[in-house]
Amino acid sequence: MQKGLSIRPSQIETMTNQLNSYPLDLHGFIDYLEAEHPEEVIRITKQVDPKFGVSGILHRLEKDGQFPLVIFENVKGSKFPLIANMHAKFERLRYGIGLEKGSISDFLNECAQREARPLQPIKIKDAAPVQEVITLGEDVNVRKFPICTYHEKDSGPFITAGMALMRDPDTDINNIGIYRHEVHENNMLGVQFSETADANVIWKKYETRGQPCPVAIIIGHHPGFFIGSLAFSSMDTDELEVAGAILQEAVPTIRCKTIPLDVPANAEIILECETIPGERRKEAPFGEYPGTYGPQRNNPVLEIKAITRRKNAFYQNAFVGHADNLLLSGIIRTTYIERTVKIACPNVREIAIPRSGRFRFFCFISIKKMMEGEAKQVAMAAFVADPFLKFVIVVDEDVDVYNDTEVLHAISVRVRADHDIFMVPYAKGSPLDPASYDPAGGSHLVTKTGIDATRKDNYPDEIYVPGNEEIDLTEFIPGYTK
Ligand SMILES: Cc1cc2nc3c(=O)[nH]c(=O)nc-3n(C[C@H](O)[C@H](O)[C@H](O)COP(=O)(O)O)c2cc1C
Ligand SMILES: [Mn+2]
Repeated sequence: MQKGLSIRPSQIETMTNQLNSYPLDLHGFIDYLEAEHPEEVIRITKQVDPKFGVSGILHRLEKDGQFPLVIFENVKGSKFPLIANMHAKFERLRYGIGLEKGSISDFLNECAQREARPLQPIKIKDAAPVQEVITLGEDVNVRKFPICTYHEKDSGPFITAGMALMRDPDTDINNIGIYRHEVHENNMLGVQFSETADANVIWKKYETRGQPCPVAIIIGHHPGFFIGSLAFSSMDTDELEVAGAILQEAVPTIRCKTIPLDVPANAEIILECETIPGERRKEAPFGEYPGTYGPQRNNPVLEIKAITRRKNAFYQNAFVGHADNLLLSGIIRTTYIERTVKIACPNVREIAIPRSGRFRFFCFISIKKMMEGEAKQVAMAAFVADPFLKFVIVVDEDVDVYNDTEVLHAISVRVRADHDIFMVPYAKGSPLDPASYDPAGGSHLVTKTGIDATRKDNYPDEIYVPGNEEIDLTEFIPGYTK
């Protein structure tokens, strides 16, 4: 983690931080929401089918523009309550870092400040809530949880909000990310470690040594933990430390029962797993974040050695391809991009990863340009920071990067394609990109496009009406209001 970076002054110092008023786990967060923001939570007690029933309700709510946290208390075939849609709304992400108020920009500034101060986890020896109930060996059956099937052509039920913790065998640094897990058998899972993920690199290190890769899948936690552990960072960053930084409290960890990993003691459920070296199974199709099905590939297999959990564990999922998934790993990426882009250009103003690019493919960056050529450097730096990006559009500082129309306006009038656009074909991107070189085969090779949409040296004067600011319209139009 890069220290001492310059960050815009926080505008939220005066705002209250709620994180120190309740236990920082999923139970604590839901209790806090139901007490302080009851309109954010819906409880459904009627029985719902895990196959298309849960996703059907979430999709209908989304169509109505409603993004509440939904607690499904009675999912057919399971005694565990299902927590769904946690990250589908920006306000809940903001509550997740303890802020009652603030814009996206305030939220990101606060995240950047906290990320710069990583907090080491604290190892505890016993009494971990997540090990209240332990199931080993033959008794392991992951199907006891309310694992859902979401879209028509999905190949089966998938665990969609499992945060897989792995350790780099060369450095012992913890890495965490969400990777989908298809349920193959009671104790066997598929996994897609996309080429965009550090997890892919770590898994391959074990694979080339012919060794099983230990993977602890963390299910159910506070949204601040998700935000921290999913933050984009280099592989020398310990993502348990970033989770602690975002929560402003060191994460307590407990040793797993069957694999050499330390996991958050206050999670809801842990699946202790190992990959089977060399083994592959057909995994997917699965409805993915671009809004298309991710294709079937021969993907690695995980054997579940043990399940540990709280007595009253919540199971948590994510609705992939919808707001819940898109916002969570989209919004928080800009802090890392900003750090890298600042190396290329000191005068970066704002960075947005907009909804219109499914919070992955587009990046809009405003700069105070000091010289020609700088905008292209900025675009190249953004591509270095984030492998998901396909289009980086750089604009002048007066353009609002949170407003798609303003960015498109800048492109339409300030870009001469042959000299302001560059393309890098055959570069590393997401294997789920529907416009990759081979979408049916899950190719991760894509074309990247950088666009300099700043005003150039020869840009004509822009139209202006002198003196308009001084006019008081009520003098001319009685009763006028804006
Ligand atoms: C709900 C959700 C599902 C995701 N599913 C996958 C997945 O199946 N495979 C994958 O590689 N990344 C997936 N991601 C993205 C990664 O979790 C994210 O890029 C993460 O930062 C990767 O961490 P890493 O680079 O440290 O491995 C998902 C993200 C979310 C929010
Ligand atoms: Mn990582």
